[in-house]
Amino acid sequence: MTDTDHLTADDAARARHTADRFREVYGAAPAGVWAAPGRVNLIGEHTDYNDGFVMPLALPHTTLAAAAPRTDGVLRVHSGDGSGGGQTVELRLDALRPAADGGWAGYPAGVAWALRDAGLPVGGADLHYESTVPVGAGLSSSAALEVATALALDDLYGLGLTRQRLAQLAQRAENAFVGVPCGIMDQTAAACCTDGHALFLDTRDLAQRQVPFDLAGEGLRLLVVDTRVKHELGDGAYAQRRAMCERGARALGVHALRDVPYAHLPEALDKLAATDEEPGGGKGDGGPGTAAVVRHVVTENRRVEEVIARLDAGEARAIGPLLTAGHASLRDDFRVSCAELDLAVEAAGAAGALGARMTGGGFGGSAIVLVEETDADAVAVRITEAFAAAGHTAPRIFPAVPSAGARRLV
Ligand code: GAF
Repeated sequence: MTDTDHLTADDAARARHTADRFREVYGAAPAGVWAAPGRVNLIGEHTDYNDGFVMPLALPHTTLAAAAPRTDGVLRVHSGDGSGGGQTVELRLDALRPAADGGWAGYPAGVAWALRDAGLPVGGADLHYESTVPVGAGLSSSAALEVATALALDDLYGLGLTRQRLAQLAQRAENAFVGVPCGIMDQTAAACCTDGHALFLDTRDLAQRQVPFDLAGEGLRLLVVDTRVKHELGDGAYAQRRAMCERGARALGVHALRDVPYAHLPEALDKLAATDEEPGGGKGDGGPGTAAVVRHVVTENRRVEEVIARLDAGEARAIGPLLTAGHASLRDDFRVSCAELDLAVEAAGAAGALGARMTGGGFGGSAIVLVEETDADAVAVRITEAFAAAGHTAPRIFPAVPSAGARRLV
């Protein structure tokens, strides 16, 4: 294997392991090993499909892809976590069709399909994956898988894609091939985040800014609380929220909810109250009304701008209340939280955290908690105790260290 001196000991060991497993599965050495991370979103939830603002950061948890090119137009994928029963999935590139229910293999197959559909000269490949990104925890394991695949194919076939283009093609794979109508945040986070920063992304023009987020230097810690409630984006509720946002934009006569300025929110809500089929919000099925959905998106975009202003002013502690306000909006207006996420946020607050919120799509998954470093252990214990008292499965709690985006390891 090529030189690993430039890698951390952990990355070097995992790259070696992934290459070794590739050799066992395919009987030859890979051409390289690529990595892409999971993410948490600091603020800006359900804004990316409304042309709004988001602010994710990459986790140290990564999906590794060991890969080698093939000359026969065949794609073979194999996962080390036992997905697909540990079987190698073999597909012909020219036979790939969107929305074929390919299970986990649909993600890498979708990426190959999206690259080829964009006219890029991508041939066959053998791929083996090893991942430390928790699956179903709302930490973007799918985007990590897609972006690791896209970066590997980009290098193997000398495509020269920019990181943002790579993210867009990975999103296309998920939207058009797998059939999940996600926005652009997760793939961009996996492709473009950098060590020690949160990524401010304007999802309308895709302008990016790396915002320094030196938690350790400030004596702070950001905890991830994985509630162990499986979050599933494909279950329809995500698509339903997205459709409601589009309906709200249409009712207000704007291209996207991004176009409703915060200062004009009261008028927008008045207009919706006059036209909404269910004024006052609250549909029979427990879902939100249009006005509530609009209020969430408009106030959430505003919270992203305020978080950036506070970080730019060197006031990292002061973002705490904005995180907690974001949670209330997702819980009460957008209605994508659940009992476990609410409990994590509530217990964190009661234990003295600076702020907390659910992160990602919701309906399960993870919360993030901003705490003084010195309080972190005690807050984690209090959250765990609250889960036990409520009879919930014990959460998995670990620090979110702002880490690097996708990269070639060897
Ligand atoms: C999921 C989606 F994949 C993202 O695009 C985003 O919409 C997020 O939910 C909610 O902010 O992670």
